[in-house]
Amino acid sequence: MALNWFKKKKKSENDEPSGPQDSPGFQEEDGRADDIPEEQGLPAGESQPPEEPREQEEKEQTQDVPRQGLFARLKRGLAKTRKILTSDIDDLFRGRKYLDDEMLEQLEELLITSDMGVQTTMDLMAAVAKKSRRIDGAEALKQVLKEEILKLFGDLEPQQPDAGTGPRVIMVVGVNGVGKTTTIGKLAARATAEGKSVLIAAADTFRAAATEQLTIWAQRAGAEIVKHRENADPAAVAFDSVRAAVARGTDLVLIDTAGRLHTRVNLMEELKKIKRSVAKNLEGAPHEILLVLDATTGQNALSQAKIFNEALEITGLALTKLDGTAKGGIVVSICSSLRIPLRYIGVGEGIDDLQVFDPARFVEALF
Ligand SMILES: Nc1nc2c(ncn2[C@@H]2O[C@H](COP(=O)(O)OP(=O)(O)OP(=O)(O)O)[C@@H](O)[C@H]2O)c(=O)[nH]1
Ligand SMILES: [Mg+2]
Repeated sequence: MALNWFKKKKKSENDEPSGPQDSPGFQEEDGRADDIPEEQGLPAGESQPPEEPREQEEKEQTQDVPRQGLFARLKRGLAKTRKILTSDIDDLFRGRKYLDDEMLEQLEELLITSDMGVQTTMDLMAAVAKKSRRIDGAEALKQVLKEEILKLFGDLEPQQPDAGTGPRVIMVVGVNGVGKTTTIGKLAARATAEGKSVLIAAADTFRAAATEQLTIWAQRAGAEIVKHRENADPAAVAFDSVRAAVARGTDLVLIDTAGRLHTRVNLMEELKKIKRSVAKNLEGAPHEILLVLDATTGQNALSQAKIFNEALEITGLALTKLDGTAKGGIVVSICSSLRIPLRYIGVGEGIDDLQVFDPARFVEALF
């Protein structure tokens, strides 16, 4: 099998790290909040909306969105990655019917380009080579890839832990800018649409704009919000939120946290403190520690997951911005190399652009 490309890739990785993707994953004082206007972090519609205003779509949020609508949005979101995996695979077979060595090498490159990761790509290539006699054209190859990717997703545990009695508490963590606040807004909207009561805790107290942004999302979603003053102790906000939710009989608490402090160690210590303060109020809480990862950072997301998991024992992942990247293969890479279930994927900035990760639907949308 043609693994020359992989050797070349390894060499070039060692030679020159390519920008933020290869950084350790933590942008400490990188100036995101300082250099970029505060509105940048606001939900779509508050700054420069990427598309037409989504009034119609926003109306849908409170209704049961039909499966076809979800699938169409997922396909739209995955368009860039799908291009690699479909038209580029079609191109491979132009004028040829069966896979030869050169085509295998090109296929390997396509899989790496879509950010499946080296190990996953090698596993997929081995499977394709085994079944190469069966592969008599682009469609047959796509079918084999679908089957093999589904196998890699195979033993994922889709169920979320039960909260038992009392509110279910989800603490949302991740480095700055990955989409934590947006994901919370979307999760809150999903829950209120299902008739659940939701309380959002503004435990990112380090920027006034963070709380403002969260307040807008809470209003859109019809959720309550608990906030303190800027620079208040985040753990105290989380503590008060859970106490209020227990007293009010709220169904769901979503805790927003900061993605950047002065040092990496401090961020982790701060997050651990929030986790402990939540547990003090409600046994078993937080029921979920959801790590948000940005798909556009590619393989870097994997190293972030490892670091957060060591500190906090992450129970679930949300992968955002799949619509902004051709590297949707990162989903396969994450699912096959991490032991943490991928719960949600973000395929746009709109309130209804967060989907429960469904492997079969995802694979269908990818090809
Ligand atoms: N295209 C796209 N953009 C997204 C998605 N999720 C979030 N974003 C955008 O990513 C940007 C950052 O999102 P935030 O929710 O502010 O990220 P954050 O992790 O809370 O950032 P900090 O609070 O600064 O740590 C915003 O412009 C969002 O609209 C997604 O699934 N697709
Ligand atoms: Mg935020």
